[in-house]
Amino acid sequence: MTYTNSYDLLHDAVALRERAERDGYLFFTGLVDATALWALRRRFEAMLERHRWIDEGTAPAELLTTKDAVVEGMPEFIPVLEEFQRLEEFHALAHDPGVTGMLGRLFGDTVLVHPRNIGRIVFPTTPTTPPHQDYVHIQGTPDVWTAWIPLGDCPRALGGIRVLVGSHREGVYPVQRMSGAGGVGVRTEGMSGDWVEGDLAAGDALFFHSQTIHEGLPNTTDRFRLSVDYRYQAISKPVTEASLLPHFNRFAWDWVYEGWQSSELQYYWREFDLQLAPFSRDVYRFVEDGATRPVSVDL
Ligand SMILES: O=C(O)CCC(=O)C(=O)O
Repeated sequence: MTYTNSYDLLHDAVALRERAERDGYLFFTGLVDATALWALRRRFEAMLERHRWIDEGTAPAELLTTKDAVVEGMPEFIPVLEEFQRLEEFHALAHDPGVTGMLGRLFGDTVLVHPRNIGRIVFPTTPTTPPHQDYVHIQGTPDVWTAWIPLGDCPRALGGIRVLVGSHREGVYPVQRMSGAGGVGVRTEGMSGDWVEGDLAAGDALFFHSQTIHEGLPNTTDRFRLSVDYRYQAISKPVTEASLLPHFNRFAWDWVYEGWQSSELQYYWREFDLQLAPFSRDVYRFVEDGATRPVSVDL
C-alpha cells in the first residue's frame, strides 16, 4: 500500500491530530522548500565527490557509486559525518517553515526542533535500516515526531522508508540486535497492520511518531540515497539532554557553528525553559534477555 497524502489536511489541526492518532504517520507532497533542499543536495554531491565516494568520471548529480559501502560506525564515515554536520544548510533545513508550521498545528504548542539532526548516505550495498521504533533512541517523551526527507527524488527503488500503520499504539516493543542504522530492531513477524511506502519527489516529507515501527527499503539502484531525518516535539514536554547534542556526540556545537553566516539557528533551544528528562539504557528491553511484550510509556 502507498502512503496517504495528508496535504489536504495541512491547515486543519483537528484533522491532522485525528489522522496522526489513527495512523502514527503523516505524509505530505511538496511540503519542504525545494530551493533550500536542492542547495543542500548539491553540497552533499560536492562532498561525496571530494571524498571519492562517487565513481570517478561521472557527474556528481547522478550520485553513481560502485564503491564499497561506508556505514555509520566505520572510521571512514567520520570525516564525511563531520563535514555535513558542520553545514549550516543541513541544520537550517530542519527549521523549514512548511515542516514546523504543520507540526505546530499537530502539537498545538510551540515546536522544539531537536538540534541532533541526522543525515543518511545510503550506498546500494548499505544494510537496510531494520524495523524499529525511534523512542528507545530518543526517549524524553513518546510524542516526538520524526521528519524523514529525501534530498531529491526518492523512488522506492532508491530505498525509502516503509511504515507499519497504527503500530505506535501498542507501546514500546522489546528489541534485538540487528544490522543497519541504530543496531537494534523489533521483530515484526506476525504483527497485524498494513505497511505503507511510496515514491517520494523532492520536497515531499514523511513524518512518524516515535513509537511507529518503520524500516528502510533496499536500495536496488547503482546510486546513493541521500536523506535527512529531523526530530520535533512540543516545547512543554520533557526532552533528554542527548537530543540537544550533535548526532553521535563526537564534537561540540561551537565547532559545528564555525563559519556560519547567521547565529539565529545556533543554540536556539537555550532560550526555552526546557524540562530535561534522563536517558535510560533500561528502555532497551532485549528479547535476548526474555522481554516479550510492548510496554506503554506513561509520562
Ligand atoms: O533513513 C533511514 O534508513 C533510517 C531513517 C530512520 O529510521 C529514522 O529516521 O528514524
